[in-house]
Amino acid sequence: PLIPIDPSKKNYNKRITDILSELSKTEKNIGNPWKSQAYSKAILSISAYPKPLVSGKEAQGLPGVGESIAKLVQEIIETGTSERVQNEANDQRLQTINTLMRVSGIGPSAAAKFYDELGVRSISDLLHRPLTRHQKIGMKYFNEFEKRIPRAEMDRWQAIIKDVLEDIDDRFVVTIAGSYRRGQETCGDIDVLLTHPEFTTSSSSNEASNSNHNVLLQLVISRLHEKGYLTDDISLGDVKYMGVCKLPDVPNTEPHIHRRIDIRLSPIDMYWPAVFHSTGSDQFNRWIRALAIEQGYTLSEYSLRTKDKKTGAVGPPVRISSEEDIFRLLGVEWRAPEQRDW
Ligand code: DCP
Ligand code: MG
Ligand code: MN
Repeated sequence: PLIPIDPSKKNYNKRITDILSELSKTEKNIGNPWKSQAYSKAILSISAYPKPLVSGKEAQGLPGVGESIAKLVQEIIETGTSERVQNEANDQRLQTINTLMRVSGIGPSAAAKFYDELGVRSISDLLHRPLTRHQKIGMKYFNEFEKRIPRAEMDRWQAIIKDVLEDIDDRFVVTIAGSYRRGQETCGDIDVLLTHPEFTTSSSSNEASNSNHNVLLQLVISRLHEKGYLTDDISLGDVKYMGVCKLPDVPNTEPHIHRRIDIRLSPIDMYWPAVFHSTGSDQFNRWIRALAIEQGYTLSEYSLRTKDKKTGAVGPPVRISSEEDIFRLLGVEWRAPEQRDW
């Protein structure tokens, strides 16, 4: 198979994959997604390799490892680093682009544009440039958004959100996904996934049979506002909210920190693919999607469908009523979210 079916939990070649990750990130940031993905593919197979590599040759021929990456691996084994990484560390443009991307709402292409077209050389330069709503909020809370959220606070948010939903309609189903669900001790943001049994794909495409699914999310958001939990809205659509939340402050104690929160409402038939996707990690998703292709499927945040490897013909979404269904159909042993934290 092209992709190792069961990567071992232990990565015997972390030094190598860390450097390759650096290079992959760089390619993504400077607008070469294909090159970035080429590195990612090599990272997958090298991190699954069952022992420390002793030469580039040994790596060559692993899935995604061709001659040029094998050379790089050899260089890392010999010198402990790579000239490419060293050069990047001295690249002003690249370093500035990486810094700008620390602002919520600034991705690789916006950062490059700020640098190349608007002469931005520092975070503070951004104050005098045209910013989107999201970017303005990212600047406003720049320091707060860089602080990780302790697990105890995540637990509180989970309880709060469950309460608010129960109050509106006890049939809501909610999952806090992302790094929280993978069991991490601290999280970067709060990733909330909602569904409701009456919100189905057919109800959403048939206006007559359903009149109010499109207000479900709005209802949740206004309730969270009323209760004082939300401080800023980045965007609110029918099925997706991005915003900022904060726990209520208690007199004579440290004020709480503003947090990024994403809330998504999925039709119930798309819920488990959405939960699966948002649970991650990124790297795990890349692995399982590559594996899905090999098994004759295509997996997205919306659905699992058959996809013919030869013709590319895609079938209708397969019925999925749990994460277990996804693992089973792909022929992969069940992995709890904590075991997807790579
Ligand atoms: N995701 C993905 N590909 C992306 C972005 C996200 O597959 N380019 C998926 C996997 C992530 C999940 O969405 O785990 C949530 O995205 P986050 O950026 O919130 O990442 P995490 O929750 O994993 O980490 P953090 O603690 O930094 O929020
Ligand atoms: Mg997250
Ligand atoms: Mn998120």
